[in-house]
Amino acid sequence: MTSKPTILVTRKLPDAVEARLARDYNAILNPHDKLYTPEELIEMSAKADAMLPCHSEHLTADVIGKLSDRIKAIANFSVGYDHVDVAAAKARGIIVTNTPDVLSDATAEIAMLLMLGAARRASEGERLVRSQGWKDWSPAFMVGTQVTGKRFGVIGMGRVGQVTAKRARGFDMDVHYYNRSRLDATREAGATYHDSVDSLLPNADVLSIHCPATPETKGLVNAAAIEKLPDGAVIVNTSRGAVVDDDALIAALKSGKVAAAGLDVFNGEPVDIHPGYRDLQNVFLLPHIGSATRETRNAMGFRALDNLDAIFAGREPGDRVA
Ligand code: 8YV
Repeated sequence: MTSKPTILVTRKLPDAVEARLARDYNAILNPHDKLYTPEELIEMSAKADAMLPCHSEHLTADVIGKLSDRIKAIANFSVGYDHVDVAAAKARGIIVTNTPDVLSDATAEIAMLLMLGAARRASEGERLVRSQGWKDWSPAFMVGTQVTGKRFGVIGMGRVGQVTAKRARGFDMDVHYYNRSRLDATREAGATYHDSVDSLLPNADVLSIHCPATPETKGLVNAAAIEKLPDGAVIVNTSRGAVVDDDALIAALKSGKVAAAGLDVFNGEPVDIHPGYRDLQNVFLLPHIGSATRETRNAMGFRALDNLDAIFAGREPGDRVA
């Protein structure tokens, strides 16, 4: 009998996922959910045949270059893989996979929460009630932006973008989108395609960001882009902070050009986000919890394990990205 492969699991995963890991592999688990340093990851890689990391592990070219030769695969517990230098992994013959599809519903839920929370001033109102600052009511009190029937602009109409657009249609929103390629009619579902971000922006009363963080999308939502939005637009980001130029967004939130923003992801997250966001009333801020539901976290873990099962059975994994 051949021995089971050893998997270095970098974070605490759901019980059901860890049970399957323990059944099918020699799993190096992280019961206390310690955030490993790059040095620790490199050291532990000597004992493992594959890694199962999250986006909290920054697998730079330097780190990947120093991983043990034993490591055959990096099976991410995430759909985004901007935390992994895929070119470096490829150069070392390390297979990289992600977990698409299974977190689209959960992330779309958070996008709707952010849209409504931002547009309807939920953080501000919540703070007022909690702090006993709510003293009066008047017709002018806490008036926000109505989203029903407005234009919902999507940057990046992949799996999450498509589900989010579907949910936005529940608010009778008219969906516009930019994507590198136009979707077929079924997936487009009546949405208006724009072949450039510049064309999309004037049509986005709500701009929802769903593209991955790549060198091409870094700072895509900058001052020039924001200027092209309708006055009083709402910006929602459930993708990656890197797509947004924080200084530009904060300036637009202060001037009122952007009425409000709902953000689940940030440059420098978790501890080093732009301090300017903390003082603004017209932002609705969440700590990167787009996929944080019990159902989805299990599904992400199982999907990562499906990929590892394929790799160690000598098959092509379903979600190979490098
Ligand atoms: C995950 C995410 O929670 O999957 C992604 O890309 O951004 C999140 O929803 C996280 O990345 C887990 O590693």
